[in-house]
Amino acid sequence: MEKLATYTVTAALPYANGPLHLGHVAGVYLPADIFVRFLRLKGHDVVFICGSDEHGAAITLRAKKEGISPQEIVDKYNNLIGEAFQNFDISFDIFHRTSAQIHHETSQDFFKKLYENGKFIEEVSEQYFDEEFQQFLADRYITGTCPKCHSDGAYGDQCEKCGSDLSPTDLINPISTLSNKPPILKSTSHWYLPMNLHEEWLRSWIQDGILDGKEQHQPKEWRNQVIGQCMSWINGGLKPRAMTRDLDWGVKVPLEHAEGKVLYVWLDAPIGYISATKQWALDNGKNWKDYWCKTEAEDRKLVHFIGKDNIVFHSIIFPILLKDHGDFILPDNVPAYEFLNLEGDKFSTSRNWAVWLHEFIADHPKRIDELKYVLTSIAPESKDSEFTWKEFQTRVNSELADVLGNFVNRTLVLTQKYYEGIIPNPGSLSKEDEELIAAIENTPSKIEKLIYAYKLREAQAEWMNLARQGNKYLADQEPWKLIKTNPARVKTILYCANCLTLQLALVARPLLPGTSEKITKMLNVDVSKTSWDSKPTDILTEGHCIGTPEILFFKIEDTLVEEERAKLLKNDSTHTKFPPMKEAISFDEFTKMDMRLATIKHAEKVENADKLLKLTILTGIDERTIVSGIAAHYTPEEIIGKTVLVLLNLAPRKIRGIESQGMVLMAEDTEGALSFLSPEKAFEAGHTVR
Ligand code: B3M
Ligand code: ZN
Repeated sequence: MEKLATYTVTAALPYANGPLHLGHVAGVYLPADIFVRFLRLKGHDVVFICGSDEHGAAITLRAKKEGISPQEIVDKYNNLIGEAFQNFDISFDIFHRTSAQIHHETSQDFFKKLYENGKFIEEVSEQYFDEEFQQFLADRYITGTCPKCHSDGAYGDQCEKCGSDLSPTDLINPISTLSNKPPILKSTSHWYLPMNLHEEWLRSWIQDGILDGKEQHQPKEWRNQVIGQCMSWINGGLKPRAMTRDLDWGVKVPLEHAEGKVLYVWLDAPIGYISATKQWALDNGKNWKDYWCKTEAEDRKLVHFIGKDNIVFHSIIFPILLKDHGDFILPDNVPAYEFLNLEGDKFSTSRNWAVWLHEFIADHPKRIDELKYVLTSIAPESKDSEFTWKEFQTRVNSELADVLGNFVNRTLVLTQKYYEGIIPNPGSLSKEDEELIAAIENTPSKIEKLIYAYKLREAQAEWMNLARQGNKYLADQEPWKLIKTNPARVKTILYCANCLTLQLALVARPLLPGTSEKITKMLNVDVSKTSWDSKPTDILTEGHCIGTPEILFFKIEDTLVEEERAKLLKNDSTHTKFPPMKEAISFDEFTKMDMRLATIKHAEKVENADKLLKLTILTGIDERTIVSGIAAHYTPEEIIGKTVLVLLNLAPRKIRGIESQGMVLMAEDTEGALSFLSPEKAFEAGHTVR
């Protein structure tokens, strides 16, 4: 048999400068954990690496804000984050930290090797300097106006508004974040990575999957947004990038003439994956090189799970460094996630608009798998997505509880009731039974393909579909009725249902490990010796006796949703129950809208559409038809003759086959009730509104 690939899977090292929120979890740590748990079940040799990123301006600025030392900050948050991961059952092989000695040594050795091989260029340049604080101002130490999109508050390394990658000297009106004063220019020397020399191989590697003349991955196997971001960088022309900084917090530059200089945090942080692997290998009697170094003899794959703001660092800069070094494999894939939003707005640490992982765990310790399920269902794999407490409730109640929980409970309770817990032997199979058994057998291979392709949302949806199919099977077969008339048939039905229950548990192992364990315990099955490919029909052998059924999921009450929402709003003064303001428009854009008063001449229901009314309106200049979604709020009779506000020049569109020529403007409250906007004085139809 061909030897399976070895996997080194990394999850972005969170900055030890604050707690984790659900956005981080949905877009990095949970998918990485699912992927790794699956690989382990398939029998791959895997190491799963994470740790905290403890250098860079992110740390020192936070320390200044909290009024404690950088060391105190990183200790505090390394601890808080590490504990939250553990409680959320993320199965890292090691959660390390970049302040560790082994990391300082590893990144210094790495830097030295590149330095000695002439991979850097040393250059003296003029950089911004804060005279009051006697400090050079790199990255987040300096802000100003973005030269690309002209918004304020861009940082020395990046504009968060337009996503442009910047240098401090690009900023318009630069200001030091230390003294809030304009900086002066002062000369200093740094080591630069000449990224411009690497465009050619990066292009063919990222786009076509060709590395060193060989196919490394299939073209287009990487996510579109990853290829897109990388190619837009490369096509824009790569520039040399400084790999050192004038700072006193970080990994010291290991050269003699480098007093007061440290490695750039984006140089040392990804090397943190390597140093963490070294520490894990030391602790576990392994050889770290088996997971990082090139070899002809074995297929070794490196996979980085990250958020989209980290793409270029993992797909361009770190690969250049790894290649320049020479010993290392390059990433096989960089599954990057888009952003998760929260209740209609971006997560924001400064405004406390967030659901913090450690708080969720403290408040809802029994709902860990429920959160995993919902976060995977809405994971921002290809576009930004949104978490709302309402959706959390709906998915838990109508999917986990009503579908999965209901199916498993019925199956186990009936097996106990009719057969004292001993799974019956099946008789001959009907067409429906055969279909169900086929679905049971096909599901793992379907899900496997999806997980290998990093499509975890779809993988989980397949799993839930299997539960749905089981639920429907029981509802159709009605064993509780047949037990009186055809008890032999009931044996077959409950045999099939038990096999399906076990399959649901087996497949859930990567997705919802806690739930999987609960189900296998109720089924009295020991899964420790099984793999991804084990078959339920081989495990549930004759005479197998199940354990006691228990409720799998408890429904979420409305009060939980209300309390959680209230908590968010209480924290954040910029949010009320009303939606936030939309993006600004110009006066020109506003004047393009033709708004007028119009009178409703006639109104009638639209056939087969509960919500729609077909209105004939008089606009003063013509008579026209508008289809409006107000049928739940007004009867046709009560609105004939009313003068209302209409947007006249909205491009016509067909609604249920009727051309609607404009839109009646309505006020809508937070519960969705609608009200017309009628003139306060007796103005007639045709008058304009501005
Ligand atoms: N700490 C950035 C971030 O949290 C960074 C990731 C490092 S991965 C090597 O966005
Ligand atoms: Zn910008």
